[in-house]
Amino acid sequence: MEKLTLKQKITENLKCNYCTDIKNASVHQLHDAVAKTVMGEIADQWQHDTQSRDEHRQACYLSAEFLMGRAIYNNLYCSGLLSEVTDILNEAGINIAEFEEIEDAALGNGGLGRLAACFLDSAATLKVPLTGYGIRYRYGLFKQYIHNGFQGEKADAWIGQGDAWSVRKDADSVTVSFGDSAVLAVPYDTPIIGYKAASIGTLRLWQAESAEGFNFTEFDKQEYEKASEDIIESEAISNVLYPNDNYQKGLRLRLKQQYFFVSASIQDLFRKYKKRYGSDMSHFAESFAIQLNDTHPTVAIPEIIRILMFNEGLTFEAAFEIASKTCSYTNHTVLSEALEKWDEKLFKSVIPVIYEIVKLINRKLITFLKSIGQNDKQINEKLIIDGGRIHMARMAIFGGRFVNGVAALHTQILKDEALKEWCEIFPERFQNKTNGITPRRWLGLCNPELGSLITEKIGDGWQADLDRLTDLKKFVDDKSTIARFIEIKNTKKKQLSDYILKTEGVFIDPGFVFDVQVKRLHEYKRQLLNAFSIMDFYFQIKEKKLPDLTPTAFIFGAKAAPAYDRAKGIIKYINCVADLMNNDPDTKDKLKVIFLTNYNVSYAEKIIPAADISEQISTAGLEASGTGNMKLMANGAVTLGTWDGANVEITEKAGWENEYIFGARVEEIAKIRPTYKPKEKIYYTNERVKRVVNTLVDGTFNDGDTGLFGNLFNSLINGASWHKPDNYFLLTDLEGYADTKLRALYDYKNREIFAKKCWMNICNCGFFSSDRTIRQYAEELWKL
Ligand code: 26W
Repeated sequence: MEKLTLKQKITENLKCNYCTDIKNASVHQLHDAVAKTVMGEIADQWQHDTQSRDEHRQACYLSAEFLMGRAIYNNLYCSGLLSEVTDILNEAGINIAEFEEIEDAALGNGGLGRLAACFLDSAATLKVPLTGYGIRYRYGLFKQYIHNGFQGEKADAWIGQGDAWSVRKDADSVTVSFGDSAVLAVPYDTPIIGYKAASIGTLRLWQAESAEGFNFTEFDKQEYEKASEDIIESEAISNVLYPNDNYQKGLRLRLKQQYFFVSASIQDLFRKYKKRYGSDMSHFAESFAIQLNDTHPTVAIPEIIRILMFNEGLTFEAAFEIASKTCSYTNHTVLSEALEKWDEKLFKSVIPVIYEIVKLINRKLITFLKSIGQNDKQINEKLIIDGGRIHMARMAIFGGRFVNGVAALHTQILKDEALKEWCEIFPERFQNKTNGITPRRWLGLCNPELGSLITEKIGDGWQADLDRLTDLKKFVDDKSTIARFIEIKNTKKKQLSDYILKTEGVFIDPGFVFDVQVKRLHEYKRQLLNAFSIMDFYFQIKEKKLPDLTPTAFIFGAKAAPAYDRAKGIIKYINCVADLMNNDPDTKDKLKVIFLTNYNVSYAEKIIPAADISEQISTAGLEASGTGNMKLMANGAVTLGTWDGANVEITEKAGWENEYIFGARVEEIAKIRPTYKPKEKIYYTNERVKRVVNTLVDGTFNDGDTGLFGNLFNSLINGASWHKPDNYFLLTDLEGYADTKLRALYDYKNREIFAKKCWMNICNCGFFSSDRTIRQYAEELWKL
């Protein structure tokens, strides 16, 4: 579009909607006008692409979370309007960065939700017919603040002054019935603009509203509370995203949320289907491939069966056959506390009809297992309804077509351990689909400086064909190219440093190494191990043992689930370490520690391009994949990590010499676990480890009498009623980790050699494009 036309359209929008002009509009009004202009531009294509998707086999991504982040820059970038709009605003004296006031759409917790967002982007870019289905939460993931070093939470009212990127589609509303009530599900559609608008996909999010509306009978009786009771109860369903990442609590409202969005989405598919085929159900399984993003949407299987049986008159057997050809399940974790098991009574009371169908599925499972000669023990360990609980993963495997893990190592663990008994009976169902990230947001958009250098060296087009980055390898020995890369890294570090100073009030010297650990806070991700290693450096500096330590900034960003006390204790501990380190005259010129406030997608876009070292230090076997590791790789950081998740494939692609791998591997951990005695074997015998661990309890730090540090100490040294001591093996890995980190920091002294390692990471990140991942889903799972 011509810049002039674009400006006219924005002006027109401001006039019609706000009775103002570019110079006088508020940031929100401007944002809204730009968004509406883009929406207007893409409207025809969006409609066309939506229609043509409905005429062919298509895939649906059912997910309780979509962590979209900020839409405006991405949508302008992908529709090719970013520089024009930047200019138009500039001419009016406005910096496009002011749009940073607009909230992120944080309808997700972490990896699983962000993966869903990257997948939609890739599908739209590749013209893969994929629709996302989820919940339009009124409150997304909480906003974090830090008070006295402790995390506090505030509500994230992201819709605030409007949601410019969505369209409410009242005509497609459906009713979702629970045991005791019914609610209206109203869809809001958001366009997913592929790169260069190759195609435009849809994210359809359901909002819960009262089916009955305001009750005037009660109102007439002056029962004012009762009059709006149904409204309040119904709206509660899509009110808030549960902030638990990797921890399942059997809450009634959470189950209602799951059935709510799944039932609405499945009804939507039947509406589309019937438009095409009428009441002949024989083409359903060939019309749709449904991907279940973890077990959260597994009720899709009994829901399809319910509709086929009760609305379309099919037998259970015929309905099961269709459902099980349509749905596939992606597993994102092996942590047992994250695996969904619903209390049977709760399940039955919330969705009694679905419960009856689950019983039928369970009975069919038993019949099947008997038919292939399994004994009672083998049958019992696979029951969907077992000991008063409903096992969602078991239902997803038995009632679905494929099961996939999200990195090679993770899939191997599923096959050999976590789901071994299932893999033995259905080996053909198990597949690996290593995760990926969209190179548009995570390279082109967040790091235009590096993007320009890449384009200058290998030409344009890599944004939608990331494997082409291997062409950069020939520049690894070209001094001037590597110098340019270093210059760009310094620029990104300076930008981040400025931003941190502005928002956190802390100065980070851009000349320091930027060592970054950004991800949700969880014990298995071992942010505490990172903090311990910094304390180890502290003690060594005090003993004058590290005279030439490269000055390093340790940058943390993480949210802890509000009820996860240990995770909150770790945040407080990191902040204590920061206070100590940043104020001690012996260390403050060498070590800087900062815990960033409210880490989210937009913050990630600033941090990741500035990182030198990517911390990926989970206990081996526990991080299914990781995706932050891929984003950091693509922006030229080396991985300091364990042999876990996608770190394995990252190292294999980038080369051993370009990463820093340490620690016990999955097999070693399995070997030491049964007789692991960290107190006797490590803590008592290893002074270096002991003095660091002791800082939790020896008065070095003060947790404000919360007992949080004592609890952390006990969990490491004594264990608790529900777990053995140090069940994430921090003490096992601490020395190897600290020494490997020192080696990396030492290597950084030769900036050029270090930059070559970074460069090789960029060259080899092509495999981790979510375009590759989506192509594999489309071909190998969805058969599109
Ligand atoms: C029911 C509570 C709950 C909520 C979220 C349980 C489990 C989850 C997710 C499975 C947690 C999650 O986000 N897992 C992450 O998924 C990413 C995408 O595949 C992986 O890269 C991460 O390794 C994995 O932790």
